[in-house]
Amino acid sequence: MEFILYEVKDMVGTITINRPKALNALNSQVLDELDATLDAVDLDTVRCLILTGAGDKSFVAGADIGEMSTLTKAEGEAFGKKGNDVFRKLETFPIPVIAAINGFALGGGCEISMSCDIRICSENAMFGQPEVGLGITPGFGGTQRLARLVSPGIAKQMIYAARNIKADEAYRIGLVNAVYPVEELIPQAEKLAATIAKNAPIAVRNCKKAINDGLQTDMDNALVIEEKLFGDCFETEDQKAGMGNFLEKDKEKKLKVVPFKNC
Ligand code: DAK
Repeated sequence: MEFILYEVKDMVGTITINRPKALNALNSQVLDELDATLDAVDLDTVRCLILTGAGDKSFVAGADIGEMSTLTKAEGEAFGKKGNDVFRKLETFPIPVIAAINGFALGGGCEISMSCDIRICSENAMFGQPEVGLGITPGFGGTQRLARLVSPGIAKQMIYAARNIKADEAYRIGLVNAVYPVEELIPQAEKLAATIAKNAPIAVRNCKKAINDGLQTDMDNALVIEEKLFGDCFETEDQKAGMGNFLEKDKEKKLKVVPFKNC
């Protein structure tokens, strides 16, 4: 891999988009390598992913403008599909993905962060969908995911005005869950990932699926989705061990449940 780094520590995998000379802009090769990296994640041992960018200036400064500038209509559609497919793979990935946004998250950079489950950022982060200034619409799900994550009115203002926002405003509108000094971002992402990773893995996966699938439908159907995924947990060792330890009031044993079996 030329542009993607992947390392696993304990039960957490960290994917780093590593193209700092171009502020980690997404070209076709980056998207292909990211896709292959996700396919290679060992879901038996990894329980949470962190996605970040190399360097301390940029998470992802967008899709590669140089590559896009010469695309024909058909090539543009193919590039859009490549991006959409890998972003959707991230969004529906069985385990949680935390975006640790360390600087610019513009255009495709903001969009890829919105495909992750949780966004946290550094104080120097900047978010925006500048596409209309380039004569295009956000093409990697920006019009859809931003409007769902923050209010439609705020999403429309950001997109129509192509206005970038800083970390504190991203926090205020709910686009990110927390803002940290630059040097604390990755340690905080790792701490959160470790907390998630030590919980019952099947329950965590089912929560992700229930939330994601439920948001696509009406409340009656969403609750049916929840019931089914709740029921599935009763076939796991985690449920038996977790509830058993609680009923035995055995605090020591409760600790021993971690990490949960049957992943
Ligand atoms: N693409 C390619 N190269 C980029 C880049 C990008 N998006 N952003 C930065 N770079 C490169 C710069 O060209 C420069 O390269 P060299 O000149 O050194 O070779 C290097 O990174 C450093 O950038 P700057 O010199 O500009 O650094 P500054 O600190 O001065 O400025 C900046 C940082 C982030 C404010 C600035 O680089 C900037 O405005 N970058 C562009 C940001 C942007 O507009 N991003 C959105 C791109 S549009 C589609 C689906 C999706 C999309 C499109 C189509 N389909 C469905 C078909 C997505 C579109 C986008 O993401």
